Amino acid sequence: MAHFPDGFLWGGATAANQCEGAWLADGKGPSVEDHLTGGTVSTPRTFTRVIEEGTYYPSHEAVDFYGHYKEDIRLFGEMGMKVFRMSINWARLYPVGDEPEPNEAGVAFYRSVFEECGKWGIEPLVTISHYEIPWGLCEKYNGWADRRCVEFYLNLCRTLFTEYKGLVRYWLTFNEINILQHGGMGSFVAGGIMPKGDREPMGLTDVDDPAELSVIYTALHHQFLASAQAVRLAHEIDPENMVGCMIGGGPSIYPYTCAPADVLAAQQKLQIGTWLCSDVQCRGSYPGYALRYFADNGITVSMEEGDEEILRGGTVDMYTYSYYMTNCASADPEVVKTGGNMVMGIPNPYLKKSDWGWAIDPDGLRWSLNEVWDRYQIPIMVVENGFGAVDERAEDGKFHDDYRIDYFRSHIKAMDEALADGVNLIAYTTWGCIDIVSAGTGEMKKRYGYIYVDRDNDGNGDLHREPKDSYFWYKKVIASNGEDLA
Ligand code: BGP
Repeated sequence: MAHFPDGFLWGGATAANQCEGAWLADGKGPSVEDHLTGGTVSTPRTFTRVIEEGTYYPSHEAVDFYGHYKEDIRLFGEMGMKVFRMSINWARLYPVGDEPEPNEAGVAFYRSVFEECGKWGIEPLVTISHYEIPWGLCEKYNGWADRRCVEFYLNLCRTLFTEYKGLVRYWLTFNEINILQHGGMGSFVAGGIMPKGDREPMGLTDVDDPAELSVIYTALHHQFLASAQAVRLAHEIDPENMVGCMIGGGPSIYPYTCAPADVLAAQQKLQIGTWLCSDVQCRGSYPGYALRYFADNGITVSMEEGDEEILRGGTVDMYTYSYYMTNCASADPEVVKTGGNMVMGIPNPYLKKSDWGWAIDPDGLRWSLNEVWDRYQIPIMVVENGFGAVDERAEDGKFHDDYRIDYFRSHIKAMDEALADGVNLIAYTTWGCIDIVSAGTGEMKKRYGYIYVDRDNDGNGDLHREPKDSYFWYKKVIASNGEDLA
């Protein structure tokens, strides 16, 4: 007997820059993601300050959700999806980002998307900012390094909460807000902080320069202020609104060995890379270990009178996170590190990996859910979980993605165990319910969807959609509320 409560929100997730395309349609301005070229598992994406003629930028057309949203939402509805996570392309509503009034065509587009969801009984779960900061805010203000972005963001929120009142009640303030703590692609796409060069490869880097860290943590502080005020605004405009934080990876770091030094190393990596952001957003203040980290690393976070009160008054209603894998931490500098989904870590020798080197760890999901519940005791959503793979069409013309079904099955079983442990889990949106552009590598080849989209790494294809085996399997899981995982 499964433990998923009645009304459990089963669904799938996307991000505007990875699916919409139409990057300049109907008044939209460019976003930071529109300046990133395609890449592969072995060649990083490249940032170009100027959009280059003849260069391929995956977000420019993506999989044209902008032109296909009615068909896509119909496919989601026909599989019985209860919730659809998507994001707002900020520059579709505010082309530069600092305008006082929104672009009406952008407002109309998202209204139509939400009304389409409503026709199918699908709840939208809306990420307000998912790496889609308007390029204008990056160029004019250096993104979130400038405190004025708080007001620009709240102006966007006011528009969203007012225009879509009654259509949307689940909101996430910032996607994987903790990614901003990294340099390179992290601070660029999550913070709008302008890269130094005119053309440079983009990866996720760890920063150790105090001046650069001070800019990053001041930008993060501005996002904390924006998030807290967005929560209050959402409740004022519609008491039905539930607003969540969204943490990249959630607790997903183990000690590499049982050596106490490794246990401490894992705890400290979790504190700074995972708990810091959610402690501020769920508890309303900076924890002591964060203040020590700032002091020990010469980091100055520019705060103003009243900021602490703002943070205290805007804690979130729910904790949400992305979970793909776990990694390890070691105190031994010699131990080899490997990249993962925007999280640096050490591969766990006990776990199998995907083609992109991501560890497969369903038990880790049960463990992380218990860690989060023990810490915050507020409702939890897993809003990203999926298996990126090269899906090949079989002889019979179908996509038999059994490996993806296996991944989902084992992770749904883990969530069932966590629910039996008493965790208040209320939603699960698999990542990439439809094939979309990979954030890290810009590839289409790294497919996540239970719906195939005819598009390749170079932008070729007719964009037609067709369900894979996992589409029909997940439809059964939803219909049985998690009972039938066969
Ligand atoms: C997370 C992002 C998503 C998604 C996911 C998968 O960090 O929130 O946007 O992209 O990673 O990663 P990738 O697309 O690089 O395979």
